Amino acid sequence: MTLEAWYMDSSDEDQRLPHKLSPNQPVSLDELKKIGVLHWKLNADICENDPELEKIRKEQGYSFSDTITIQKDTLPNYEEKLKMFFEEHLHLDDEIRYILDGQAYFDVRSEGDRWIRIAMGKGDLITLPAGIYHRFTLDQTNYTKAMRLFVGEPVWKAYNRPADDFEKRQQYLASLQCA
Ligand code: KMT
Ligand code: NI
Repeated sequence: MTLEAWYMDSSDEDQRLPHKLSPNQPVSLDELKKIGVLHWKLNADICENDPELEKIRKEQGYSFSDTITIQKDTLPNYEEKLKMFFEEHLHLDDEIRYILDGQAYFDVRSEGDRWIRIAMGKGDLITLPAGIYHRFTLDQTNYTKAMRLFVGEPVWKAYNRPADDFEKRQQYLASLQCA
């Protein structure tokens, strides 16, 4: 199953718009893989008891999970959090998100430091590698429900760019050289 991704335009208009170039410049799953972004398509209707999800969790060691519903009336400090999520940042661990309902965009930096927008919908599970610069936004539907997975005890700490001195960042950059 495929996932739609594209290089973004540079307009400062509403972050919730698609921001496609014209003509569109799509990014393939293969290109995403080269920058360490992995994707699985699952059946979110059976997520409570899904052998495929269990298999991925076991293989990848995703022992922790919780769910977050991102919409105005259910998320405390909604505006503030959305603003934070859209600041360009990295983590020292992988960011693993499984969309259970609704949709949203994850933006990641390409090897050439351009923004790639990834359109995530129900059933999409994505892993962003530790050290990659990225950000998150809702789209114009203003609603998503996501499972957050983690290897071991979760650490949600984000480091806004510039965060190039971290070893994880340097390791990530080195991993691009061998891809
Ligand atoms: C992050 O760190 O970028 C996030 O947690 C994004 C929001 S979770 C769907
Ligand atoms: Ni993040």
